[in-house]
Amino acid sequence: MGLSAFYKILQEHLLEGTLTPGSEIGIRIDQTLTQDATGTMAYLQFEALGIPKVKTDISVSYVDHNTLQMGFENADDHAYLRTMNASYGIYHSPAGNGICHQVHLERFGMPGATLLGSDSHTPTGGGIGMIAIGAGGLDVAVAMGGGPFYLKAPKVVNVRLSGKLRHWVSAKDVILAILGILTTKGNVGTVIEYTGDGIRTLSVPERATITNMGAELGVTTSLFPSDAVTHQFLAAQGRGASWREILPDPDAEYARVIDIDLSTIVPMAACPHSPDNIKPLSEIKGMQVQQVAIGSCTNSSYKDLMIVAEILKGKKAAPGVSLIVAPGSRQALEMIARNGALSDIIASGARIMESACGFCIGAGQAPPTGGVSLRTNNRNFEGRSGTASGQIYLVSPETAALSAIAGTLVNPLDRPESVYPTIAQVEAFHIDDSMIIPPSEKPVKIIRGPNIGEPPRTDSLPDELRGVIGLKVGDKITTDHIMPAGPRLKYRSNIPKYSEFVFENVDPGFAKRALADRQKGVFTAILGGASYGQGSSREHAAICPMHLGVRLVMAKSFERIHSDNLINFGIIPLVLENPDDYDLINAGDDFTLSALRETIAHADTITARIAGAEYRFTLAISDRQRAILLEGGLLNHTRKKFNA
Ligand code: MIC
Ligand code: SF4
Repeated sequence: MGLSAFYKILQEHLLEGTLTPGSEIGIRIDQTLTQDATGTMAYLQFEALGIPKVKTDISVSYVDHNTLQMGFENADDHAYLRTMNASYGIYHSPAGNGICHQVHLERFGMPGATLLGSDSHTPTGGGIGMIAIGAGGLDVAVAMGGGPFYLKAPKVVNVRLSGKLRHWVSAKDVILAILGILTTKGNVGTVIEYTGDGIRTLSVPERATITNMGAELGVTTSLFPSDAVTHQFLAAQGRGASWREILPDPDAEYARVIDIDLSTIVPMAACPHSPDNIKPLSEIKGMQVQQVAIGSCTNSSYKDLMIVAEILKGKKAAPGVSLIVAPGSRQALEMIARNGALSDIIASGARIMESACGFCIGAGQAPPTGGVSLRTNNRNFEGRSGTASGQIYLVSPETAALSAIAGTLVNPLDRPESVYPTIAQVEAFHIDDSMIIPPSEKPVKIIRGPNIGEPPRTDSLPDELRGVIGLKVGDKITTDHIMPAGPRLKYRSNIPKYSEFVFENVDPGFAKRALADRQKGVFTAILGGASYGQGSSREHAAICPMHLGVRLVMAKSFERIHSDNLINFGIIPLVLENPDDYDLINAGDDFTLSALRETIAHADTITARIAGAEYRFTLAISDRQRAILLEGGLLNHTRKKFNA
């Protein structure tokens, strides 16, 4: 049986385990990336490991999330990152240089390599033919130290693309269509590999739009083969030498095959408040729009911006529409500045934002109360925009630009084909790496302002755990529900402070209650529904609850990165053996888990006493993860391992 492209790369990086889907493997990581919001904690944890220099081929630290600097906190974080990175062999991309995934694709992405990033959209790199996986910061710290990255060998689903996209239909519509099919639930442990004649019609940035939003499917990652299109992109980035061909074997076997004819895709939107609430624009067009925001790691490449500029050329944003454009990288921004396209965007009345995450993470540009905002990014979770009642629709750059002019949601297919802007393939991107600061040869004094805390510590697991169910939540709880970003983002480096906002928008009293219980020696458990922990890789969604005394999360099912993060911080993720038990357990119930150390060490099922009744849970984790839980988290575990 032939191999998929994914398994070919995996095989070259295998350090531990066997390549049987479902079993745990350890792989070598060639490259890492971090962004500032997860990075400070990742680097504090790296320092705590006591390793003098990173052991990867290349590690890059990007500042793109917290760039607003309203107060000293973010600026302190940036100074810490810059000096820490210089000392430990890490490249540093400062604020304004662009969004990590976009810059990494342009300047570092390499077919056949492995990339681990402390951000859930790291799979953007799959567009260039690399295995790019998102993880918690501590996992990334361990990989920087030369440790393997552990994951369950995934099953590979093949999406076979044929045909060619129609004018006015874009890569964003392809991934929205796939979200409509596969949804955000039930794809844990899966990788998507794109093949078929249709992939030849998609450029690397378009492929990256598709792999980027694979994160919303909840898959481990997505991958395009590395072919002539990949070669052309790398050559145009002055990095042709990094190219190698990686194709699946002709007889590669896949767990499932999904056929999509690109010519049948129509423009779509992900409607409030989930990336899988997909509707064709033909059904929802015409509604009034208050805001249009173009940018983010999904859709702000040079080509995306050029299409937007061509559409806006000579036109104005409709009165009452706030049009926002945030180019994804300094390279893209400088190129549209040099060729004049930026002038067309400015003249349309657009507000030009820094090359950063910005509106996507709720750092500014919150829409008005109840306002409809069309956005080209990847997540529209309730409240993420900064306005609880905001109605966020995720769309393509084409749809966004046309709607900005009209003031209403436009279906691009209603525009004549003849006026579709065709953007020429770039033969040579503008290359200037002077803003990517290489590590220092000499030691550098690391600056630690008052916003830089200590990496959190945990105790080893007690043999008996008693406490209360502090909170019962429903299905699809995202890490944005658990740990809000936006105005709270600046506390990322200060765990006690950030912890005050755990579940802030779900149950404002939760954090205070849990902390008061912890001080009385009472632990807290959380009861969740299906797909608990969707969305971002932020390990703060585990660290901060841990700080409040949460040692147990019970749910119908968990998403991969969050479940790993829980274990990394000593919190036990228990899956309800009988999902109907969910209805019988309530917030406020007391719980007891006895003989816990023995159970965690060996058993696949656990019985808990909750409000006088017994309930059974499964714990489908690896032996390595059992050891981590027993030792009270990955930091303790790794230090022990590295010291040995
Ligand atoms: C996001 O899109 O939610 C983020 C902000 O990029 C997160 C990381 C974080 O919370 O710092 C992600 O996707 O992992
Ligand atoms: Fe930044 Fe948004 Fe991309 Fe997250 S999804 S990395 S916040 S642009």
